Amino acid sequence: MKLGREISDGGRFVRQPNRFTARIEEGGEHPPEPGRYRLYASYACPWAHRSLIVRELLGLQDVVGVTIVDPIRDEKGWRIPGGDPVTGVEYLSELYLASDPGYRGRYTVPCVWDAAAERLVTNDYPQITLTLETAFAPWHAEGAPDLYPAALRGEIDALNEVIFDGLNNGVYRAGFATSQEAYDEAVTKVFDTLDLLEERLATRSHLHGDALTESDVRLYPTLARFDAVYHSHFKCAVRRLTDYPVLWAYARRLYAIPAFRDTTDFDQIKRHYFMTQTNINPSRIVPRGPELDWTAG
Ligand SMILES: N[C@@H](CCC(=O)N[C@@H](CS)C(=O)NCC(=O)O)C(=O)O
Repeated sequence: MKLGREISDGGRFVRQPNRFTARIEEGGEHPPEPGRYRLYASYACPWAHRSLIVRELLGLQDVVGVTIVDPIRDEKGWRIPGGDPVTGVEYLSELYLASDPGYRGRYTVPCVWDAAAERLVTNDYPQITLTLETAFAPWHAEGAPDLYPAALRGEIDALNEVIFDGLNNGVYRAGFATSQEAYDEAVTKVFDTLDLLEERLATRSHLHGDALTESDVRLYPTLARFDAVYHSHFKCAVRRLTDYPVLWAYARRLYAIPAFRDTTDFDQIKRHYFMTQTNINPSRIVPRGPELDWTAG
C-alpha cells in the first residue's frame, strides 16, 4: 500500500485524487448501454460497498456486471480469484495499466471498465452511484426508489459532504493519523458527526425524510463497519454505534433491506482491514467479535 505519500507533514492522512474521472453519459464517449460496463468491487471496501448497494436497489444486476475481488490484498494489489470473466485479468492493476501505462497511484475499487472501449472509465467513487442513479435510469427496475430526486439534490450533496468529511473519510483520517494532534482532530469530528446524525434521525426515518436517498447509501457502509473495525482498528473508541440508540436502529432498518444485507459481509470486512492494513496492524491478527445482532428488532 503506497499510503506513505498520503501522509502530510502534520501526520494527517490526505486521500489521493481519483485519476479516472470520465463520465458515462448520453452523447459522450461512454454512452450508457446495457452489458457494456463492468463494476469492479470489494465487499470489504466502503466506497465500493455503496455501488453494490445501489446496483441492487435499482435492479441493475443484468445491466451492469460485477467482478468481486478477493478481500485480502497483497503487494500486487486486488486479485480476482479465478481471473476476470470479461477481461481475463488476474489483478485489478492490469486494468489500470492497460488504461494508462504511466499510472503510479493506488489501484482502487470501485472502478468501472468500458468493455467496448477496453479502458477504465472511472474510479471516481462519489460519481459511480450517481451515474447508476441518473444515466442508467431507463433500465431501473419497476418500482425502484429514486435515490437522487431532482428537488433534493442540493440538500443531498450538502449532507453527503458532511458525511464524507466527518465519517466516511473521517474514520480513515483517525485511523491513519501519525500524530496525536491529527488523530485528536479527526476523532473529534467523527463523534461530532455521529452526534449530529443521531439528532437528525430522531425526527425522521431516513436522512432526508421518509424516503431512502443517496445520503443513506453513503452513511450505511461506515455504520456497518463501525463497531467491527473502526472502533478498534481505527481507534474510533469514544463510543460504539450501539451506544447510539437511534443510529443503531436506523442501521438495522437498512440492513433489513436485501440490497444492503446481501452486500454486507462482516467476515470479508474484518479480514480485509485487519489483514491488509499492516501499517496499523502488523500482526495481521483478526479480533473476535463484537457479537452484534444486526437482525434484532
Ligand atoms: N478511489 C479512492 C477511494 C477508494 C479506495 O480507497 N478504495 C480502497 C479500498 S477501501 C482501495 O482500493 N485501496 C487500494 C490500495 O490502497 O492499494 C481513493 O483512491 O482513495
